Amino acid sequence: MNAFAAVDLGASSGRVMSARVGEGVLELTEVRRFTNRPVRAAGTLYWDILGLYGNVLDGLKAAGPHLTSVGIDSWAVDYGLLDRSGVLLGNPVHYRDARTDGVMERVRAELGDDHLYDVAGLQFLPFNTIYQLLAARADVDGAQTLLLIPDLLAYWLTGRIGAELTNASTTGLLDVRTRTWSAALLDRLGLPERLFPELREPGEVIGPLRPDVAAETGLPGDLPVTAVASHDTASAVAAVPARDERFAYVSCGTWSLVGVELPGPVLSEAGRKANFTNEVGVDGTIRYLRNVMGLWLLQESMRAWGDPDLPALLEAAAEVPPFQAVVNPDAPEFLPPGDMPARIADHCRATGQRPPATQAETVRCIMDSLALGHRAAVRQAMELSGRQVDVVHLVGGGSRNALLCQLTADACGLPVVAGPVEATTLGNVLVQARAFGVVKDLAEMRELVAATQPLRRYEPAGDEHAWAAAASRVGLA
Ligand code: ADP
Ligand code: LRH
Repeated sequence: MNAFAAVDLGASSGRVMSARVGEGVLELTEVRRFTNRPVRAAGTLYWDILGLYGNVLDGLKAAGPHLTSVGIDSWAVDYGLLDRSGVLLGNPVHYRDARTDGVMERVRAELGDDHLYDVAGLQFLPFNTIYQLLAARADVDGAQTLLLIPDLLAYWLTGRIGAELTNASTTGLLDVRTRTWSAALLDRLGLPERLFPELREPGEVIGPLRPDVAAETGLPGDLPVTAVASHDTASAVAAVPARDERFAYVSCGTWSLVGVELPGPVLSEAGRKANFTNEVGVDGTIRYLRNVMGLWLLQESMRAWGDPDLPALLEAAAEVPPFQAVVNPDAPEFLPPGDMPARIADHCRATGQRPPATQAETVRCIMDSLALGHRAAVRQAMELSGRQVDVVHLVGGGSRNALLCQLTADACGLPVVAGPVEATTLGNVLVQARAFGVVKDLAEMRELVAATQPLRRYEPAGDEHAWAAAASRVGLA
């Protein structure tokens, strides 16, 4: 039986897990879990990258020593810059920082949406790496190498530099047809090619641990770090327990990533206008999806309320009548950190609705609104791609939220299969397991997840007229 360690850093928490994988066996053991708390200093919002790395080292120490390999995934788009001698220049900035305000609009006006989309096939999000780099052009001038977060951690563990493909596809600078950095786009933007390392495929061995890392963690010096689908969403979708291609997914954590899996990109004008993205997955697959604001709305509300008991609050929200107030979850004012209940109330007032009066009503508003966001994105993904869908797989922390799972089934008019909670970690482990010959292909990876992980099915029981009316109230029809 092989044992793999997976490091999975989500926007709200990180974990190091060890996994046993063999024929009919896929067992995760959590060795370390830690919160991922952004820090604001002198007005800039940062990730606590060294705190995260310290937790990774402690987690790996606890996971060892009998491991076959280690893999790392994290949230997308963010990066660290290295100087010529490989030293980190400045602390990585959080994608929700305000430094990108107005940058995307400027670049879109200058280069044209059709050009940007035709190259990268990426949805227009203000924090895509391309816009962050242009917001921080002065930093770029002094830098030698850009590493996305999992590549930065892998560099610290191994000393090897490279750019893993699935995450590179979230930068806005990768040509989605050729799957290489777009030299033409870099040139047009005046971004130096030297910054962008050679690309690596999921499953490629990055290298063994640095001797000092091996000594510090007590792990064997020849333990390989393997590139996985290092974009967390790519790992999560790799572990969706789908039996055939007729599925949609909601990778539901801080964000809801909602779409279908396709054999190649769809670069249509209709898709561009609907802001659908073409992110690279394992084995040449494309995640054709749109970001929905996700449980961020709930996380920030909980923070404003001093973190009350979540299961109790969700139970209370389930008793609140539906659709009293609904918002478009993707309204731009919900993106930055802040007083989310107040913003939701303001949004309700501005759209002529009575704002939620209690915490339970606010949570109900968030759940109804997220379900409306899931419905719109599932429907559009089907229409724009032509893919037929029989089931929605909802994976990630949100699959523990029974209210949201049921509302999503009702809103979509499709069964929802909820779980696994730790889909991202499982995808990370399975890509490693495949690299070491333990599983064969994507279909076998998904079969193993379906056969071993607890899943729960929700049948749709909604009133389609009521959902359609609520959707049109928030412009998501
Ligand atoms: P990320 O990877 O973006 O950090 P996760 O996939 O870990 O996010 O999901 C975190 C979310 O899962 C939390 O914000 C919370 O809303 C939800 N969650 C976690 N535990 C529970 C629970 N017991 N009941 C309902 N929802 C939960
Ligand atoms: C989810 C995620 C998502 C990106 C966002 C920045 O964690 O990787 O796929 O859009 O973070």
